Amino acid sequence: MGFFDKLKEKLTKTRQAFVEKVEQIFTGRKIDEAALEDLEETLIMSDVGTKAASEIMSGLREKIKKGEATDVENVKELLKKEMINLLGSPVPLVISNSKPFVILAIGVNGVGKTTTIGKLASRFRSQGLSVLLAAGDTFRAAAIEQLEIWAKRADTQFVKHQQGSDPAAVAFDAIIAAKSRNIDVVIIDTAGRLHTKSNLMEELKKVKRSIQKAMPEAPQETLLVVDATTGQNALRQAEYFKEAVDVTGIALTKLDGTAKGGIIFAINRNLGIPVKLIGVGEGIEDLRDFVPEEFVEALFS
Ligand SMILES: Nc1nc2c(ncn2[C@@H]2O[C@H](COP(=O)(O)OP(=O)(O)O)[C@@H](O)[C@H]2O)c(=O)[nH]1
Ligand SMILES: [Mg+2]
Repeated sequence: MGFFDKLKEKLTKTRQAFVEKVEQIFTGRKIDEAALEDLEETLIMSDVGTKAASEIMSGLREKIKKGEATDVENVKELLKKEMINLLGSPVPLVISNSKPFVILAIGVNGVGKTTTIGKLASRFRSQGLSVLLAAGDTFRAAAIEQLEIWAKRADTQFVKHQQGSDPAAVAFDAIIAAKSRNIDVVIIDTAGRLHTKSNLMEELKKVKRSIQKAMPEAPQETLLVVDATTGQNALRQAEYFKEAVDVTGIALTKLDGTAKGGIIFAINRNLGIPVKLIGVGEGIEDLRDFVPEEFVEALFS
């Protein structure tokens, strides 16, 4: 199966919840205001969010007024264009030549941080870069082991401390080690499970300060991982993290097997932080650059 077909397959549930509904709304029906209102409701129900939905609809209404849509296929085509427009140009995660390039991965427990780190590490390795993973989620021994397994699988270096130790110290040591070993990329895992949100944010700030002690220009990327299956909750989490740390990119995971893929529009429209990566499965290859046109095409085709 080709790259695009695989993406299509992974997005099946979102397509069913959304594009198939659009077809139902417009098939054998006049394209009038009532139909457009049904469409807007479908957009909102698919987690696209009110803001993004109303922007998509206003663009669409204009074109329909001009008589550009006469049947369901036209409407779909116009809708597709509006959606691609709204998402804007792709913003890939680019490794600059400041060395080591430090990526700090943050996000609440269970969203897929460690898995995303493993997939990313494997991608960088296949590009010929050397990688060091840092076990900054020191809460549970299992979390450290999980990252270590990914490090082995992706053939990277690995820095850990004991369970319960200070994550800021792990991050610091990892960067110092990477500098002395001339490593290209460091990816730092973190915990997402402190008792209160403010504790978690304080800890992340401390980790960041510690990273900057080891390397003032780091982290060059602060990647917030959010889980698409949580829908609007993902958006709220992102808003919270954004206030506490400088998030430079989002990885949206678990787009496979959820009907809530529309959340990507709300995240893109409401946060001002680019979605750089999408997760579409648990395997090592199931991480992709987020390319709006490709994503929307896969939804509609
Ligand atoms: N289906 C699917 N599962 C994922 C994806 N990313 C992560 N997971 C799964 O989500 C669960 C939690 O992932 P983990 O990386 O441990 O989350 P963390 O607590 O944020 O580090 C694991 O079972 C992963 O295999 C994805 O893109 N798709
Ligand atoms: Mg983890």
